[in-house]
Amino acid sequence: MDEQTSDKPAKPEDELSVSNVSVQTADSEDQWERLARKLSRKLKREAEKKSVWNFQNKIILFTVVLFIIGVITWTLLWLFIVQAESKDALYFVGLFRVANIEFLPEYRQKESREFRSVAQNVQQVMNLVYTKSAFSKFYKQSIVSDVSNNNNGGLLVHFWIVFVVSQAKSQIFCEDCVAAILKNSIQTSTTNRTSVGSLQGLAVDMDSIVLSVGLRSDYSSTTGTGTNCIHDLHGDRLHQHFPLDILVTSGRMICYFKLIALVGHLIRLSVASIQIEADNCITDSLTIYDSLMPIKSKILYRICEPTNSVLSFVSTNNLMLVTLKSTKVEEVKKFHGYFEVIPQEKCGKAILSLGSPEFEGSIMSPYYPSYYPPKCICAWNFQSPQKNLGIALKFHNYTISEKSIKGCEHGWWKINDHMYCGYYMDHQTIFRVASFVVNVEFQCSSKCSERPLLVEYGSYNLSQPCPLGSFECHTGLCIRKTQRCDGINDCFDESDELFCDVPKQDCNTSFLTPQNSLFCDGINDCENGQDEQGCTESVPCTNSTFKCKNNICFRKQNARCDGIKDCIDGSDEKNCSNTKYSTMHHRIVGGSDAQEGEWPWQVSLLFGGVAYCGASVISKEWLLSAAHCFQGNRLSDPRIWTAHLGMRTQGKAKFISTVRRIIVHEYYNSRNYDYDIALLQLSSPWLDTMRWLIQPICIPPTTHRVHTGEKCWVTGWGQKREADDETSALLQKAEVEIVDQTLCHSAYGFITARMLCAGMMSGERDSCKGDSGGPLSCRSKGGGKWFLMGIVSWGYGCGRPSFPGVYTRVSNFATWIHKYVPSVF
Ligand code: 4AZ
Repeated sequence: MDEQTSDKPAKPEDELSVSNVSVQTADSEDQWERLARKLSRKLKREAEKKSVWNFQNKIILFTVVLFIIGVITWTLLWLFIVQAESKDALYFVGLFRVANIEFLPEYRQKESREFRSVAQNVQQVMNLVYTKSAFSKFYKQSIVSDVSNNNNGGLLVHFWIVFVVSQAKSQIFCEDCVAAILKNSIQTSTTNRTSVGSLQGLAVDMDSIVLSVGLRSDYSSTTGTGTNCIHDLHGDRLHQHFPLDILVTSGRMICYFKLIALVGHLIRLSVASIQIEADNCITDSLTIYDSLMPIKSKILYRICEPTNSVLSFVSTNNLMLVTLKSTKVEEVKKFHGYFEVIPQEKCGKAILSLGSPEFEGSIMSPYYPSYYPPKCICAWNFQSPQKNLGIALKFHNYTISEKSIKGCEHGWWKINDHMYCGYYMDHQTIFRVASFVVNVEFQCSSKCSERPLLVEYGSYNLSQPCPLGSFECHTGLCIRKTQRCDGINDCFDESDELFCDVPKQDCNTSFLTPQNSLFCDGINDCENGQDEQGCTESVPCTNSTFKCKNNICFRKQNARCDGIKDCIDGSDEKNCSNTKYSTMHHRIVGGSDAQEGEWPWQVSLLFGGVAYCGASVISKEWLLSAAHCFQGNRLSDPRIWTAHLGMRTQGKAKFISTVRRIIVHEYYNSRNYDYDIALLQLSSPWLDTMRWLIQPICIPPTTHRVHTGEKCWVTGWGQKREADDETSALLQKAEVEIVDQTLCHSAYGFITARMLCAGMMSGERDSCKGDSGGPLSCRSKGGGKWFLMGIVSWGYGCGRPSFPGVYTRVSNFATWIHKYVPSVF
């Protein structure tokens, strides 16, 4: 209290009021001294007090600054690590087999000591491999996601590898490069010829290594930070149905079913029904993998549209992964299926034919009627009871034809040392082997699962393949005469249906001359096949024909030095000079400018903003085009295409829509352009108000046949000249004639029943590159309806004499179109 009073600042007047001025000299000095001391003490105390206050402030300030620095550093770190991982992290997913570690049941539990120990071991090895590699700067980590047993022994290890890399540098990463680092780090012994080598002490099977780029969402889900819809299912009993069911009503769906069978067995997955959005797997998909992780190169099959028919697929090992994804669930999404554990099957056997005239048995692809897995080999050895009997093979919805230098896409066949490629198609074909002992070998060639195959077998009489009253196909197959030209392909080579436009000549009454082109040209022009008989070495070819080494005479005009191999041995194309095509090359296509609204069904399809193909409007939201326009990984992605409707000049479309879905015909054959047809669904339909510029064209019914000489129109923005790369800005039209199928067949040598030819034999008018997918429009008699009779498909150059344009015969696809677009009929 005292202190407080004395501390009170003195008022000068107060001091004076209590002082006596006369007796005050000495006293006042004392007082002043005291006052000064008091003051200095006070000031000192105050200064001390102030310094304590400053110190506290400093500490607070320091703490605040430290806190701010901490926050900034953490934010920067977060930005650097987390953001870098989401934006620029590259994920690779793969597997390999470790041969020297036995599987323990504990490995199934990710939390178990055993799993963690083996995972750490593998991760350390991977760390060593990649931190020493050229990618060490970018390497972040490896994570083992699964360790399983498998049918080849040892452990199958599934893993993720993460690299953090700037967008600019991400180009240097490729699946093969990342896999090569792993493979090159394995030390194999040259003495023992096994693919197992040492990877830092781990016995890794080099041949088992598979690796592909993975998705961040798959990474986070399968390493435990993403979805909780992840099921590990173990099939421990043979043939029991283990159900797999999912129903999602809203949100986003991402589910994983990891299926594991008993060692030494396989998994058969049956999809009973699936309800998803049909848009080429852009939003919804069911993917079946031949592994436990979503490795792209291990995809067995992808389902991109809803189905209610049962489909089943078989794995190549004792494991399978099924993923079900939907980016946005607006309507109910459902999947109902089951899996089974099945034994491995051996494919092929020795077959003793009974020699009966009927087909007497059948051979099948492995695991029939399931889709058969990749990596299959089957061998069947047929023997007929008598030497005069050959073996006939009836392929269901499949055909085989001589193997070219290109590989086979859908299986290859070796029949008595001749190689053939297989193709799926919409009818049966019969192949006859003129030998009583026939060795048939079949090998899968696709990386994915393939549709099941059924082949009936029987024997036939070598000396008299056709009973009386039957028609003989080119390949020696016999069919009843009544089956010719009935719209059903009865012959292996479809020759019964190819030449129906031209009535067959009675060559007994009409005089058969080489000049009238009926002689030895590989085509049966006569009812009795007389024109094609005796075409052997001893029969000389005429002046107008050219002789192949394989005894067939071709017309010179078409066969010689025209860039097409007409003779099996290619002898027609040998000794050709460089100037072989001379003037033919530079003809124009011969069209003229179309008028505004003249072809309201004509569409231009732009790929990545560049005009690439044509198409035709067939309904409010469907277009018809050529399958070959969409062949390839990027070309099959609907998101990259736009459809321009109601357009005459490129860039001035009345209506533009993105593409929601592309349906390529399931039998499209990229080797010969058979089944060259595709449907496109627009993301948004065109409006009725655009009717004066946009209208659909009619699809001809199956019975609607075009006739030789009929006039039709081909339209498009394609090249005006074969040699000129420039396409047309203005829509072009050209009148063309339907060309006789026989003539076209003789020009090209391979024209199927799904093709028709149109143009001018003079080469005056034709379609060309860039017109592909566009319409061949024919008007019914009397100025009636327009029908889409053809789709621009292919041809030998553009406007070359004797080589008309080849079009997809749309009437053959009326049922197929109807399946997807019921509204068009
Ligand atoms: C093409 O490459 C193409 N002359 C289209 C039609 C024809 C030839 C080639 C027919 O797209």
